[in-house]
This record gives sequence, C-alpha cells and structure tokens, in this order.
Amino acid sequence: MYLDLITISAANVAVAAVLAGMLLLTWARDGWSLEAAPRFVGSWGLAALVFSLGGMAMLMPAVWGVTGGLIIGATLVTLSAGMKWHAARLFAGRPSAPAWILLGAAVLLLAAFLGLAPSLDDRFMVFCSILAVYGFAAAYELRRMPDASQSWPAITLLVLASASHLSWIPITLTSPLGSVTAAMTSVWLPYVVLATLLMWVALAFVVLSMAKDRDEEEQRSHALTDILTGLPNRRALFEVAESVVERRVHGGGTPVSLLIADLDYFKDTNDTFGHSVGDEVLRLFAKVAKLTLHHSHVVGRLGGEEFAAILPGVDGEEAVDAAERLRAQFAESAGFMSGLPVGATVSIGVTADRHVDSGLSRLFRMADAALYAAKRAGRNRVVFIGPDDSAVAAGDDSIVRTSPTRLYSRRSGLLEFSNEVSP
Ligand code: GH3
Ligand code: MG
Ligand code: MG
Repeated sequence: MYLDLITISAANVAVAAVLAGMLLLTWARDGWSLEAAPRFVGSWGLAALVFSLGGMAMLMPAVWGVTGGLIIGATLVTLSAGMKWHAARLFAGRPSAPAWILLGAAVLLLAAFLGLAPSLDDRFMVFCSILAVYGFAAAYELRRMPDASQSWPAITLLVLASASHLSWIPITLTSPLGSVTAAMTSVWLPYVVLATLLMWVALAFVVLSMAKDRDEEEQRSHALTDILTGLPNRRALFEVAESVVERRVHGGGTPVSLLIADLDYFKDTNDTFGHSVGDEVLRLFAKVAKLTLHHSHVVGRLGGEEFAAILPGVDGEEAVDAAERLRAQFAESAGFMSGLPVGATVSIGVTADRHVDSGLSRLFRMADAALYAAKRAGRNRVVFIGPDDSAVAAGDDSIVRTSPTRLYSRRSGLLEFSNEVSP
C-alpha cells in the first residue's frame, strides 16, 4: 500500500483537530474546571489543537513558504509535546513548571537559527529527539504517581510513541531525507505520520478514561472525607471499623481497640472565642491525632466535636497509652492558639477486646460508656472500660493504673466515676 505524505498529514491534522474539539468540549461541559481530572482533559485538548495548527502550518507552504511553514509547524508540534508532558505532570500531582513547556521549542529554534542544525536532516533529528524526550518525560511523570496502576495504557503508548520518534534518527542517518522534496517522497515517513495519528487517537481516549477514573475516585473520597478536618468522616470510619472487626473474627482473636474523643466544654470555646477559633481547634485536634497515633490507626470525625479512632492489633494497655499521649499533646497544643488562651482539652473513652469477638456496636457502646465516665470524672482525661466493664484511667496525678483492667485512685482505692476525682 502506498501512502502519500501530504494526504496522511492532512488526515492527521484533521483528526487532531477533531480530538481537540472533543476534549475541549468535555472540558467546557465541566465548566472549564481546574480540578485535576477536567484540567487534564482540557490541557490535552489544547495540546491537540496546537499540534493540529502546527500540522496545518507545515501543509500550507503558500502562506509562510516551505521553510517558514516547516519551522512554524515544527515549533508548534514541539510546543504541543511540551504541553502534553506538562498536562501529565499536573495530573500526577507535581508542581507546575511552565518554562519547561517552551524549552523544547526554544531549543529547536536555536538549533535552526544559530546554525547548529544546518540541514533538514539535522533539524529533523533534533525535532524527533525533543518529541521523544517530552514523551518519555510524560510517561515518567505518570509512572511516579502514587497510584500508577491505571496509567499503564498511557505510559505504554507514550513510551511507544517516543521510541518511534527516536527510531527516525537511525533511519534518517542511513537514508537521508536531504531536501524537502526528498522528505515528501520518502517511503517511510507517511507510515511514521500514520503511527503518530493512531497514537494520538488512542491517547486521547486513554486520557478521557484516566480523567473519568480520577473523577470517580475524587467523588468517592469527597463522600468519605470530613471537609473541615480532612479526616475520614463517620461513614468512612464505620466502613474501616467494620472491616477491622470482620478481619478479626476471621483472624481469630487479635486485639482491637477503640477510642472515642469528645472535646471538653466546646460550646464554651465557641461562645468565648468565636466559631472560627472553634473550627481551628477542631482542625488542631485532627492534626494532633494524626501525628500522635500510629499510621495504621484510623482516626475519623464522628460529627461535631466528637472523634473516634480504631486501633487494629492494639490491646487495652497500649490503647490507653496512645489515648493518654493524644490527650496530653492536645492539651499542650491547644493551651494557647494565635495568642489566645483557648485552653481546649479532650476526654477520651477507650475500650479494647482481645478474647471476645464483640461486634462493632458493642465496642462503640463500651467506648461511649468510658467517655461518659471520663466526662463525669472531671474531663481532660482518659478512661478505659474493658469487656468485663473494668476501668482504667490515665491523665490525672491522683489516679494510677495498676493493671490494664483495674484502676485505683491514690486517695480512694478503686475509682468511682464521680465528680470527687475531678482535678
Ligand atoms: P462537654 O464537655 O460535655 O462535651 O461539653 P460541650 O460543650 O463540648 O458539649 P456540647 O454537646 O454541649 O457542645 C458541643 C458544641 O460543639 C456545640 C456546637 O456548637 C459545637 N460544634 C459542633 N460542630 C462544630 C463545628 O463544626 N465547628 C464549631 N466551631 N463548633 C461545632
Ligand atoms: Mg464536648
Ligand atoms: Mg459532644
């Protein structure tokens, strides 16, 4: 089959323009949103548009002359490769680097005008190398993403396209294009252009599918995230807690602990310092909890000023220690905020279960009872209630913990949850 370069290039330009239209319309439907997914589609669409314009310039020697058309066209195509790389980089969550989009085009122009690449062959090889570098760099950005598993089709296509660009170099060296006329009648160049066209089409659909996946992922994550603190919300926390408890039933008796934390006199904090300071306190608690607890512990916001954490594989004693560290660290951090004597504190109820496979609702009931006990005992403290309703508290000098399941006050022996033990 004989392919003529002009016809296939014109088809390439037309297909790129149609793809650009499709991608830009998709972006427009999303209100030109700058969120990662729609922006990826939009930037890819803009890159396709610039590519199409570049192709058009090359095909219109009547407008800028043959050399002018080639230079303008190649510059625009290089720019489009830079734009694709940048789109992939932003999609991968990396910072914007707009100057690098222009670098390839600048190198090409300098090579042409400073006489570094005097012949058509030289310029063509520089052009191919720049396209390949941008393509490999785009694949590398997608590969570096935290979840690169969905990017494999795009990575594969980008690597293939870049390798095919690089393959033009030995071909040019062994059978030089020589002049524009020779390039036009070259037997292999149309196939390269056809391959580029097919890659463009495949990549455009891969980009759309990646953006859709990302969008769904983000929507799911929004539905499970508390906006104020960025922590998992109640629904997400229960999902995790249920799976932890279920795994435990199958795993046969591994311990699990649950913490429920409620900020003390938080209504007064709001009333005294204002709602925005209250919000700041909630965010601070979330931050301290994330820093204090182990990364395998899942902390979430149940609602209002109430939080919970599920600690898989952690027994009661360790859970009380963790809760106590959290309580103390929060009291210290929330003492003064932006120069205000906020003095926020937290009460934490803790429960754990090693032997009995308590359901989630029983664990929550026990941790709630422990929290209630901590409030009644004077707040700013940790109280533990185990499956046998035994209690341990921490966080008060007058109270010592003698075993994970027994609690004594130095003054009065076995702790009674009454206001007598308030500080
Ligand atoms: P206690 O020590 O017994 O827990 O007393 P409290 O004042 O903390 O408890 P209460 O349930 O009376 O008050 C909870 C307050 O939390 C009331 C509500 O205005 C406030 N609150 C709930 N959600 C938010 C929020 O998102 N931001 C702010 N600033 N306040 C909130
Ligand atoms: Mg409260
Ligand atoms: Mg509350």
